[in-house]
Amino acid sequence: MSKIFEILKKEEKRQREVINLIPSENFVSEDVLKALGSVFTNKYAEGKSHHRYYAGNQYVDELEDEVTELVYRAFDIHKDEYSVNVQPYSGSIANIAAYFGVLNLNDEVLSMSLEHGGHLTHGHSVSITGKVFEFEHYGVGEDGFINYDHIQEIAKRFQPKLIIAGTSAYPRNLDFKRFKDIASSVNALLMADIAHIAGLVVGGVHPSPFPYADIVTTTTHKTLRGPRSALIVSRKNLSESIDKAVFPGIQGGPHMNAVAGVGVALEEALKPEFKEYINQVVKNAKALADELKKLGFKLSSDGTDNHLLLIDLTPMGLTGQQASDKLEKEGIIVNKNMIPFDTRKPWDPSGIRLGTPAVTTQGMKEEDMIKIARKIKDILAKP
Ligand code: DSN
Repeated sequence: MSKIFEILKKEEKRQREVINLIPSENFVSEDVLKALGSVFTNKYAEGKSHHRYYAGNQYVDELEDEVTELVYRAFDIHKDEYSVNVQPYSGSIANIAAYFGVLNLNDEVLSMSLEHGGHLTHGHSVSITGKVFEFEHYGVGEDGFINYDHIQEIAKRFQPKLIIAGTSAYPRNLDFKRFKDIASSVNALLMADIAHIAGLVVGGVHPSPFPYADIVTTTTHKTLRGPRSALIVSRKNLSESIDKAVFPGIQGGPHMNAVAGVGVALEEALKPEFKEYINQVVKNAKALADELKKLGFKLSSDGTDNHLLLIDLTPMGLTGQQASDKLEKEGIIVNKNMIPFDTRKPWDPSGIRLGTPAVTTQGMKEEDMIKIARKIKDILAKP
């Protein structure tokens, strides 16, 4: 057997045997894998549908049109109001393209800080985004919840061109209407980065960013349960420059096999079973949070509304790295994460982030979450 396939088999076995609580990971269906491994990987298709640089794209066009249509249906939006770009390779590229589509270099942007649950591409100093635009950040209050009055104050002083409503480690619902009111009050555009919660939005268990956001970016491989790829949805007047920023601005030929996989995932997300699945994801996260609290763990914002939660390990005298290592030895995979107001650094922060999308795909329910919480407690309490 080829060495690569040997490695692949080992990874398959690892994924089967561990309890995966990384909130940004999931298990795709066999059909998504088939589409990803399909002959669409053989084709170059620079340009958008029906405007390609290469010949032979009639089925690629049909595919891109169909996936675009599925995005409209999944998010319940209309093509007269919004345009869709299904080509970004991944979430970071989608965000960078959105910025270059609507901003000039050094323009002001207001977003959540990484330390409080934002994302590197929301203007962290180590990301290209933080080097070419001028970011200022908002965060959460002492209670772990976003303080919208504070965002309003910063916006008034800072006068951003763009406000980002988006998180990668925030366990509570976002109030997109409130974000829009703040953005409108300073004539800023609103961008929602729903990478983590896209599946919750499609399944109706998190408020939708539509019709409030002017731009919505998302990855497709987290709660949406598709392949590693991304989408940009934007108001029609913004789409031409955003499309140009994706290609030729940043990318070359789109990965049409990934786009095919996204289409299959969206077909699946439009089925009633997906609603059940995503409801269970949220119920499982609550059950996990409740049991962890009963066992004495300190959770950021004292709980969760969505698919993830953050444990502050400071009271246990452990760091995120130590906890993640101890859990991995016993087959539980989590990721170390900063907690709001963390005094430690990202490489060895004070918390861990846990989520339920992957274990829910495997069929786990609330009673399993209770067992997992107790196992986590036992493992972390051991010297
Ligand atoms: N790496 C993703 C996450 O885990 O949230 C964000 O890009």
